[in-house]
Amino acid sequence: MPELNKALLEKASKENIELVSARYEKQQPQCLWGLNGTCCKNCFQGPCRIIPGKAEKGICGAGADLIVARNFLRSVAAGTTGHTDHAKEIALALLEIAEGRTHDYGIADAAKLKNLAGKLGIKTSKPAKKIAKEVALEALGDFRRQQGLFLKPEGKYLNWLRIHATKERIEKWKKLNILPVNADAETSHALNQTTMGCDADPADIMIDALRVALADGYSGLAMASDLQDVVFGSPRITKSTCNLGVLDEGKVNIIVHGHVPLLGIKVVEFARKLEAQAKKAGARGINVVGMCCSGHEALERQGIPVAGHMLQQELAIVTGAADAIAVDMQCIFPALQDVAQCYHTKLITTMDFVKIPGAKHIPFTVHSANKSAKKIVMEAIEAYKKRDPAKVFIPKEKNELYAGFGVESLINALAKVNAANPLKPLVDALKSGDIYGIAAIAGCRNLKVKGNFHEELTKILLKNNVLVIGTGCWAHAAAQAGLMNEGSVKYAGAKLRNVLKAIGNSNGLSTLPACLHFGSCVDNSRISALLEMVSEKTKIPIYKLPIAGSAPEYATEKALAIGTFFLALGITLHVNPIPEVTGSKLISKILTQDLEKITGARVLLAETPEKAAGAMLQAIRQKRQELDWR
Ligand code: BF8
Ligand code: SF4
Repeated sequence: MPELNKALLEKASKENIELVSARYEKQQPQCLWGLNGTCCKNCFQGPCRIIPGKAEKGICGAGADLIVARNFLRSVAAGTTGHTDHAKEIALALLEIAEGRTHDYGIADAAKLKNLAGKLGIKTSKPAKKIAKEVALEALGDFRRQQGLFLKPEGKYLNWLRIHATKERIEKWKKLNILPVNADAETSHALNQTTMGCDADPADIMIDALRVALADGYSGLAMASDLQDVVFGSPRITKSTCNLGVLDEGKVNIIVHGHVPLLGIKVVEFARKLEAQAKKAGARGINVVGMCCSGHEALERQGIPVAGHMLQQELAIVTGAADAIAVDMQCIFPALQDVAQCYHTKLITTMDFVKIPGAKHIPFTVHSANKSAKKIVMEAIEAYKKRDPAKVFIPKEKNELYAGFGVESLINALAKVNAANPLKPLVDALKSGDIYGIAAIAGCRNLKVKGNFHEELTKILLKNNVLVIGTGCWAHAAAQAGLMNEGSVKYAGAKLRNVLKAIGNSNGLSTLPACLHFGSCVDNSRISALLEMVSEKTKIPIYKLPIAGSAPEYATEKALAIGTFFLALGITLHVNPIPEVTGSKLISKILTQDLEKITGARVLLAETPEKAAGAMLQAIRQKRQELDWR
């Protein structure tokens, strides 16, 4: 079980507050059919469970392989909707901005807008808003382009895949017949495909999971990151602080939690504007901090401190110093209100489809953003007046971190080393072995895993001169463990340390941090973009490069979708906990072996950080040998 803030856990226990770990214990032992993936609830003759030797088939005749494959595809599709819905919100917002129907948001990065427009084939010699309209329509095209089961439009596929993927991958995916046409259609089609009496071919279903995952990767992750950069600005390398110690006893504390920065960035803006109101209420000011991916979005663009990962959300309230938590969507525990009602904390929901009984609902749209953000901040100030000082305990855990890495910011930093050819220092270091390989670590925190998997795995890889880049709750964990500040280079092997120092020195820093914070979970697109760039530059397909991924504590369906996207890209991926596929030998074999012949990547299973690092290093070593990079 990952370690959490100990003193706060004790406080919660003294105050008789039930937290996630207690609920986890009460769920033990967890259902074996659920864990091995052989429970089917896809029709109401069921639920059916596969019992080897007794009931090898469900009532309709579906066997273990089919049930496992269908469940897998359904989870990937559900996870994908999280990201495609997110991307669509930003595309729609951009259209409202472009057409002047909202003035609450603008265009913060016109250069990125032009760059995207150029890739999409849009003329850029016109005013930014006109370009923005066309870019938004091209983005929305990825949700509108129609295809039928009997009508496949020749050669049409997602715009966002077309502008990002490497030629090698597009050819590969075309041959596999998995180029997605419409991001929404892919996910709804997956539900039809897996309902009772449709696709009965488990291998076919697994290949189709790759198609859905490509919709996730491009018209979910990449589109969300791209358009958010346009509206809110691209990330810059920035220094900030992390962990629950970022809450400030003397200030009104507002936590922004969820995923879509439309909310968080506005709350930051209005907190600045309403400082005087907070002072009138007796506070020293307003302190906005982020939770989960909303935190990363505000951190990478504005240097806002990040309070914590998914498993720390309730603990933030236990501090007694959280005056308001404003949430949008995803990874928001329904338990937040149960904990909030024990304190003065105001839980504020903002989206029509994310409501929590007992919480205050302040609808937040792109048209009402300013008004709603102001209301949220005023609610927090009102709540602050009711704060009980006797209940306040802010833990001392707080660490410095550098964040804001991504293709643009990294290229800028590398350009200080080699202005004419910025990627060259990185590629040279990879070839020479100064950087032995690149590890991309992503995903959640999960109580099911033993110990601090994220931190331990990262440290072993660093020691072996592997450059670690990552996102999401891994980034919270790594930063809290001191793996993202300047002192963190001590964890890097000597060769990697020299590279990090050289790049850091050229940028006025003593060093780059040991591992690079690549942002929120949609920002996994920044990782794929970097790898795509290295692949294009070296003319070596991603699956042949010394790269390995890991989702060592994944918990959500979204993480499964991202993992499957990495596999489609050709990134061999360690996952933990063991996926819910063990009830089918066929599906387990497809993921851990056969997939390598299909996309060039496979799943690595390992339940300890040592074993995971060993498997990832072995995968990297093999690629180096095949490339003759010793
Ligand atoms: O999208 S890593 S627990 S916060 S799902 Fe959620 Fe997992 Fe954290 Fe952000 Ni990502
Ligand atoms: Fe059972 Fe088949 Fe219905 Fe699933 S789809 S619940 S296996 S009858």
